[in-house]
Amino acid sequence: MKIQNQHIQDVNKNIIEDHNDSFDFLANKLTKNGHDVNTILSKLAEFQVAIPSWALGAGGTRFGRFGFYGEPTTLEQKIEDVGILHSLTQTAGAVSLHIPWDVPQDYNAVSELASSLDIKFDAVNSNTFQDQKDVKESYKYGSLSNTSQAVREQAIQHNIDVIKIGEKLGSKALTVWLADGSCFPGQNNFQTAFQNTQDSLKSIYKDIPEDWKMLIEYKPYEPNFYSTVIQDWGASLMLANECGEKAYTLVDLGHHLPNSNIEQIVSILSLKGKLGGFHFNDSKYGDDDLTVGSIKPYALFLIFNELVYGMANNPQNPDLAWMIDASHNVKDPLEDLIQSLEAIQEAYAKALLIDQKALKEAQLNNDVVKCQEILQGAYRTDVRPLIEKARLDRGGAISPIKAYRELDLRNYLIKERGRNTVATGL
Ligand code: LRH
Ligand code: MN
Repeated sequence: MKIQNQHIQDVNKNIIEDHNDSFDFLANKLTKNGHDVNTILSKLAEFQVAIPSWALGAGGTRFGRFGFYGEPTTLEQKIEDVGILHSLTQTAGAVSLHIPWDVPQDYNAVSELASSLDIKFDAVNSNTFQDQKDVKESYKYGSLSNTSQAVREQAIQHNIDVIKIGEKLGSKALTVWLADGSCFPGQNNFQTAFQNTQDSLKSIYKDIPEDWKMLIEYKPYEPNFYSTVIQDWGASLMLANECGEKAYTLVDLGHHLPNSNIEQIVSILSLKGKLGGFHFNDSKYGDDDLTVGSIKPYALFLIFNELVYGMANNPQNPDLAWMIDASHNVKDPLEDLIQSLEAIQEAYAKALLIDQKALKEAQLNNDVVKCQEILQGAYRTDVRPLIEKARLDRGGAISPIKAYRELDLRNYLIKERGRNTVATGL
């Protein structure tokens, strides 16, 4: 299924006037305050976020899963769904595959379909947190950290196979997240588990192509509930440093203990040139994988303030991999992802309005009140006309949710795919 652009323009027609009024008003105000609106619009246009292939169907928990009709059941249908998101938002120009949930059957067909929808392949994700039916060793007691060499070697080989799949699709990064850890005190020798993981990652690293990155994702707990081998940014950073210059940390916003200062973590990893990318989502308690910006939008804004500062002042840090990692228990997966994409664009646009020079000066003068005035002045600006304009200029929808509903896309997918189709993934 591919959306005809004329259909999007038809929906835009009814709200273009309101948009133009609010955009002109905001653009005039920002220009008067010394902002270069066109630069902000082009930065928003360049900002492409990868959609997780494992989050295009309904998610669930151990307490149940409530399906969403018309879910994609093939990789091709998943790429079509990313195409729908990109047509409407013009900011979802990439997909991140999870192996073995999304092994392409026909690489050429998949590549052609993706490029016809202007979709690139972002990082590929390995999976050594589930046992696959046709493999010899079990990951019950861990994978790269496992006390069994045979299990570690199987997990290392899987990661190397994932790199090969990514190479065929033009991907440039491998994301490694390990569930490895323990559920009870005494179950693991922490040092042995960490050393095994380090040695295993270094084996995988040998197969990381020259122009690739290895992104090491940390997480404090779940599915293990006493210890996790790669539990926090420090463990990920140590392992990335041990591996080499192509290895970086990956920050999943939901992988932090309550009240962690994630913006400070992001700032320091960028300073050290070891910030590789993000899994955007939001959470109230644990790794809830909720819609980005739905619980802590100010925290997201503060993170983007550090990212904007880092992108301007840390040439030692590479271009970042931007990805969403969410799960949809009660919302239409495509509407949920649209809201996440909008929240990311909004946080970025507000952060681009921060007068970094004035902020630095106020910080040097310890003018604490002025620092907050500068930050919150930007945060309190309604930037929606800017992100609407950035979309409109490239043929997108002024209001993607409005367009998605007025074009009745979910029912279209149900007609095309049937009601009770279930997507692979979480
Ligand atoms: C682990 C995680 C990881 C993915 C998985 C789907 O919680 O964030 O990034 O492999 O979710
Ligand atoms: Mn993640």
